[in-house]
Amino acid sequence: MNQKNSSVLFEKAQKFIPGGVNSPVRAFKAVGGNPLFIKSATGAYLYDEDDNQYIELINSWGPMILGHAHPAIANAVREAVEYSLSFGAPTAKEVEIAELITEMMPSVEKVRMVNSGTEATMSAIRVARGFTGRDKFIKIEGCYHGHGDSFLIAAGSGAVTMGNPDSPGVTKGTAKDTLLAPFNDLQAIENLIDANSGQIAALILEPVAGNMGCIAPEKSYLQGLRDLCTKNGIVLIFDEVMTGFRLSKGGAQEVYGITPDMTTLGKIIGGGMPVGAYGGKTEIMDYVSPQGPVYQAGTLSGNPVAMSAGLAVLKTLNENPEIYQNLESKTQKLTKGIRKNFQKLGLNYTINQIGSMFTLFFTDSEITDFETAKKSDLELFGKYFRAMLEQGIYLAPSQFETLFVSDALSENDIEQIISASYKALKEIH
Ligand code: HOZ
Repeated sequence: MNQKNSSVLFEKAQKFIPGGVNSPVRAFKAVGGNPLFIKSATGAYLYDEDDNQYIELINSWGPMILGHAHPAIANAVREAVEYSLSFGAPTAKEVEIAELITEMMPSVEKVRMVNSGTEATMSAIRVARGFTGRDKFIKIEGCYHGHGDSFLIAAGSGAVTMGNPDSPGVTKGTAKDTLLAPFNDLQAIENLIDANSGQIAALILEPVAGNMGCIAPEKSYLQGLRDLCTKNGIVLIFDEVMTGFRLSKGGAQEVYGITPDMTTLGKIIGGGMPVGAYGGKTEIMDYVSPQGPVYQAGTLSGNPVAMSAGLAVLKTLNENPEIYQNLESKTQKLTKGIRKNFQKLGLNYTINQIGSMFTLFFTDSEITDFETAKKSDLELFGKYFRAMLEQGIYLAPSQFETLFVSDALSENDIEQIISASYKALKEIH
């Protein structure tokens, strides 16, 4: 495949941008080769600067649940742009999206819009600390909550992909307030609570992990966390930046029937624009300035163009709940087809799937936490990634990410991915 224009751009980009990219995983460092520079996208297809077409399973790392350039979203943005790009003052759209979010995800009684998932999680922890008057919080190994200092400890996603799950630049003073426990391990949480009695403000996790690959919570894990947090006055925060409005209208918390105290959001709620949000119980959210003493602000927060895009997606999902069944059945068809490939080739790899999120791990071990995720053969993953790309299938360039299916993916696309996957698996073994 000719990817010359992308190569030339990457060469130039490295002169002006660290590593040539504005977010590390995009550089393809973990999988080899040069990153593709994308010119446009429509539906389930990406087009690079050399006009190659790819069927894609990243969907901007989650937001494009309806596919690219969806008419309802494109029209909403076009319309909003005509009224100016930013006011730095309240708008009717902010009220409308806040109302819709609280309706679709009832644990969120009040919500504050910010500009990214990173801002959302940083702010949520600050509010939980202000609310409880405690300093420490529990983070789950391999979960990723953006690049705020206190989260870059045993972090998944790009941090582990680049080999820096504990980033330099995070002070010891900051790190000492982040307590760590493995995913799916209730006993470890109990031990931390016992050892730090009365000092833990919050427990934050991705209820379905997506940043060490896709890993579902074991039965009763989330309920166990809920009970422990309630008993010990700890604010339970679900980071639903990935899973919110993706796994169901009400996110992972609806799927598992667990009510967190706070939730962080992003990705889908901006329809592809830069957006994040955090929300939760009124008594907690009323600690946020100007209602309460915990400060958090932003010039572009609640930006009218981003609100318009987000509203268009959320309304479409809210009014067409069958989208979730369609997404699930498309994703199941896809993973079933790939598992059949394993059978035909005598392979025994692991696929974790929930709703429209899935990850193929190159190991026969069950993947239940960060340690087991790290058992995957990263070299094989890289080879598979490149063999798929060569056939026009664009996967996340890291083993420690989840793949996202969009509603735009057709039956024919699914067949194409399955058959490309067969060829790729055969080629690399
Ligand atoms: N950390 C993001 C996904 N978990 C990747 C962001 C990007 O490179 O665009």
